[in-house]
Amino acid sequence: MGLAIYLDGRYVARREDATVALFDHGFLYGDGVFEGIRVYGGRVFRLDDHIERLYRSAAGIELDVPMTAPLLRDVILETVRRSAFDEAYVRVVVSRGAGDLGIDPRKCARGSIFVIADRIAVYPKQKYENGLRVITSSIRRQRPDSLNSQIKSLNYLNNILAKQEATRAGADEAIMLNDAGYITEATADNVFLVRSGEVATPPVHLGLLEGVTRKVVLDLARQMGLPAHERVLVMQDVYGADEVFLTGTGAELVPVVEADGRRIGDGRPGPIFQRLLEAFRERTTWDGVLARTETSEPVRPPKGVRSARSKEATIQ
Ligand code: PXG
Repeated sequence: MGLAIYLDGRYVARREDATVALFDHGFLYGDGVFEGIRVYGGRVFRLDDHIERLYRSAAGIELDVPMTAPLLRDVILETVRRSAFDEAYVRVVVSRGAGDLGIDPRKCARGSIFVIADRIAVYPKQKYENGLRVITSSIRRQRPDSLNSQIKSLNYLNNILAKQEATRAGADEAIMLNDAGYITEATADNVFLVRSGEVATPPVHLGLLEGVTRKVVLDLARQMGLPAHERVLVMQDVYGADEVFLTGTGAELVPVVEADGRRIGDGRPGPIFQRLLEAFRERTTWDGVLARTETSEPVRPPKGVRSARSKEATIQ
């Protein structure tokens, strides 16, 4: 098996035994929040960013996480340790807990927490090499004043409908617009484009999730000396871009080579995408919380020491 599961106070060895209550409002109504986190070489990438976002999401729906953030952090690290994986995907879920058949969350006595450390593959390998084909979804991202996209809730139907539309159209992904027609994000990833050497991604206030990977990529681009800005974008900007790519914890960085049947750039993953991907991969080799030793400080490799070797050069 290799996976590890924490469920409301205990570690459950077998997948079949990891069950939640039928009356949990997370299941009945999608009432809950979650995070997806990557582990690279035993290092939990951006753990604290994810924990912060989880608690912010929970606060957004007035859900009391029945555990302090430092304790949950320990539970996540312990779950990773108990899994057999050095390369893993961690799903952290806080649901409203069991209540009655009405939606009123006051009937739910206590939230439920579970953490799963397992493997994930979002797109086939070939898509990373050749790029994705995307469509514009007819499903609009919900308005931030109805369900704020910054709340990473258990209710993903808005995104799922868009994903289904992409699949029906024979595409890999869908780009979702807000009600004003501006690009927000893809169904589980943020959108980036490159135009004349400038990296751009839509601003969060348009109604999108502030991705952890999005922030890493913006930082990396700036560190490389590339101008990188949040910009209001429309699909015309995508069609005319030199390069387009998506970012997300699950997908990481994945190139887009076609949108609504139009070829982007020369129809191949672009050079700036490649450089950012390389920089991202390098970063994951040293930036993260090492689950085995609980070393929480990111340790930079000494100057001149690169990627894979940085493991020996930093934490033992
Ligand atoms: N937008 C949305 C709507 C998302 O759900 C992102 C952007 C990217 O954010 P991060 O922080 O991961 O860079 C997400 C990511 C998965 C998966 O398995 C990921 C998400 C949701 C569901 C599944 O990759 N969220």
